Amino acid sequence: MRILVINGPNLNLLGQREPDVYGAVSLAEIEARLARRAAALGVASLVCRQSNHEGELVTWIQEAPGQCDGLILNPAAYTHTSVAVRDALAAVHLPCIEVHLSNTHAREAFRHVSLTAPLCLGQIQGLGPLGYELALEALVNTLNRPQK
Ligand code: CA2
Repeated sequence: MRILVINGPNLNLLGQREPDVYGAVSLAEIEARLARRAAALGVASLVCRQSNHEGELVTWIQEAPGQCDGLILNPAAYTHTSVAVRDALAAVHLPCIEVHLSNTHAREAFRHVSLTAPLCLGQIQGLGPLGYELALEALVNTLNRPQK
């Protein structure tokens, strides 16, 4: 099983700025925790990517079929704005779980809408870095389940 993790804009700053909102854990540490959890779950390949560019996220999603079996996606601010990321998800038909570190529903109204969540199996938010590990577990569970 191959899993691709995609993080969107500004998440490279995790652990360096706004720890009150996003916590003190860096993206590198989140990825290291995910790699350990992936190994424990028997995931053959876990690739983690981050970009500040919308088009790059779109390209990675477009290229995902054939390269991975499932996606974990935190589109960051593009969650609330990007029809392009949403259209890419709709085009690939890959199981995807959306993750947010913060509880977007407890924040500004413009963060309450996700354009991408309707294209995902599910969404985990407000649980900080643990959300990524829970998403991985859910994705592995789903992919291991016999198809109906
Ligand atoms: O809670 C999340 O995971 C978000 O996707 C984070 C996005 C935000 O636009 C979404 O509404 C919710 C922002 C990521 C910014 O990350 C930073 C990390 C450290 C310092 C500054 C920004």
